[in-house]
Amino acid sequence: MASPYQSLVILTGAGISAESGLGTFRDKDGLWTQYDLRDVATPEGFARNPALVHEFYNARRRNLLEAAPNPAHAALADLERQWPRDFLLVTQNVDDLHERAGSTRLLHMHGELLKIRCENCGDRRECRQDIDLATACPACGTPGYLRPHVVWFGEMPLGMAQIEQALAACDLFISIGTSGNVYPAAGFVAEARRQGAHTVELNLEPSEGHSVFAEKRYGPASEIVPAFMRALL
Ligand code: BJW
Repeated sequence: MASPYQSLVILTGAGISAESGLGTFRDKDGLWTQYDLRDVATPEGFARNPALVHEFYNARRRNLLEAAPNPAHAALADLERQWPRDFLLVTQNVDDLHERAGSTRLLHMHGELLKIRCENCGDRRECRQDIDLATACPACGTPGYLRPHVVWFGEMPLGMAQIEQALAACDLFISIGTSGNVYPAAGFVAEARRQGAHTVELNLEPSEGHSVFAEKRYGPASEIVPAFMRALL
């Protein structure tokens, strides 16, 4: 292998799944132009109108079940298979397209759309069906306490200790398909750079934090990600 890098962290966002037919959040026809994020992506919104939040996630779950990974997901899974050293793929996405493409060293920092959890008994399990207020928890039998296993604004992202450790050790950080609007993920590039890592942005267009990256490539993920990963190996 020709790559001089020892320890790789890759961060992905909604842009990597856009060409699989999953909506992004902040593009011109993105989810946050159709829904107010305070209604559907905060604990307060869920407390106010849980039926609306279930409807929002039911529609996205159905959409995900019809989607398939694209060449960008496949390129990352291939890279992982051929990368003998430290590797962590951190995704902000709640879809399972990285897993379906074959990625395994993967962390879902904003949760998983195909999982639900019960706020009554703490049970967490896979879910591929619609849920609503009348759905009883399969573990404790109580209706009205199920919620999507996702991280909303104001909640703590998952796996932060592992991510911090990987960022502190990495010498290459690659960000793919994210607008750089949401923290703490938007701050990872600065953290990696402080540690002396080479930083790369692969996106359709320059993100909020584009000036922090040392290297940038712009275009559709299905084209630029496979090309970049081929060159890296
Ligand atoms: C393509 C493409 C193609 C399109 N090819 N590219 C300062 C510091 C720390 C925190 C804060 C802070 N200020 C405010 C906060 C709090 C808040 C926050 O960041 N708010 C901002 C609005 C300012 N953050 C939080 O509350 C987080 N928790 C937290 O901070 O806890 C405390 C803490 C502090 C410090 C350390 C540790 C913890 C939680 C955030 C939860 C975000 N949740 C959501 C919903 C998840 C469930 C769901 O999916 O419904 O996560 S919001 C939404 O945004 C979703 C995404 O994962 C996330 C990021 O979006 P992403 O992926 O970047 O998508 P887009 O649409 O924005 O961008 C897509 C990009 O793709 C674009 O650039 C396109 O150009 C590109 N693109 N087609 C290539 N074909």
